Amino acid sequence: MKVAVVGATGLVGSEMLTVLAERNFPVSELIPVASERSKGKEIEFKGKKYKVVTATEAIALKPDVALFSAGGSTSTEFAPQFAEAGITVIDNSSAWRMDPSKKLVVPEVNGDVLTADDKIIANPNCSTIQMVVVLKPLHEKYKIKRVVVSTYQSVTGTGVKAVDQLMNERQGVEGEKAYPYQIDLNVIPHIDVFQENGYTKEEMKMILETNKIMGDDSIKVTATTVRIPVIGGHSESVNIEFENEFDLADVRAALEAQEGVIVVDNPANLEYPMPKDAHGKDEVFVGRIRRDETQPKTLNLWVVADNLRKGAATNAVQVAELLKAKNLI
Ligand code: A2P
Ligand code: 11C
Repeated sequence: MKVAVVGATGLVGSEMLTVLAERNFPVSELIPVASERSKGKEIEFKGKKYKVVTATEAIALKPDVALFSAGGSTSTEFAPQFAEAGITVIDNSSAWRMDPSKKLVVPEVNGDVLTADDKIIANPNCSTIQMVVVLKPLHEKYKIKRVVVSTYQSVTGTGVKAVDQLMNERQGVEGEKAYPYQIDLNVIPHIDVFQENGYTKEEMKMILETNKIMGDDSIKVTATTVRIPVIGGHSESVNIEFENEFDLADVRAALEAQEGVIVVDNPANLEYPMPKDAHGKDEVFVGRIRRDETQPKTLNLWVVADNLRKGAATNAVQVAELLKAKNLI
């Protein structure tokens, strides 16, 4: 397969290259794409060097599939041009996620919605992906009424500039700022821009995308999203109220059986998921599984995943794998 990675020089784009190589996706030719600034730069993939091209040049090279992670405006401008040329686009930006004509896909949750007509497929927001993978088997078994989620998000979600800000602050070096405040030794309850209703865009993504991916608008979701000085992954405290009663051992068994989920939950041995351990892994880790004792049919969980992996690159590559398995690319 000829595979284009649009945004190949970026944080998520370079993770896409790593994941494509690691999972042995059948890449016969790689087309690394970035802005005009990076044109001609060499990118190494599986021991071979490839020259970076622009998006317009990439269309002429006719890849079978293009993984986009170059920001919303690049996706808005170029994804339709790729699709028009018959190239299937898997887009990691937020540009097409809530477009009713586009599918928003997490393979383990709603991979069955993909058809031959889907030429631009949206990859959800990182904090949404790791949550829905865990919600899915529980919704099937007990029917979810309401979810209350609070996040603890890695600076890698913002990009290289934010990682640099954290490292510079840690070393006492002046530099560019990605956040309005110091992030080292701090917590910032603000991710993406504020909306009129007082929520941030990141919070609204978690709410709206969850309903779309789960295919069920009756699930009520409320979110508080928070940036913390961590690299390696996003963590989430998730409180879930069900229609039906559950047994904790059955909840655990359902999570253990869920593809893409690893249960790490042994308080006696101080075992629970942490971003330090999730870093570089493709799975979603869940632990601290316990009843909310303040009301019936309600569960508390702690969910951790590498936001650049399952939250972005891995999910996009898994969508490509699924398209290939269904002979759609
Ligand atoms: P470049 O390195 O040339 O700026 P990040 O999210 O980590 O900041 O990365 C953004 C990625 O999107 C980079 O690879 C960047 O390339 C790429 N990019 C930005 N604008 C365009 C564009 N117009 N066409 C293709 N790639 C783009
Ligand atoms: C963050 N969730 O951690 C964001 C990054 O819509 O794909 C990803 C934004 C998106 O800051």
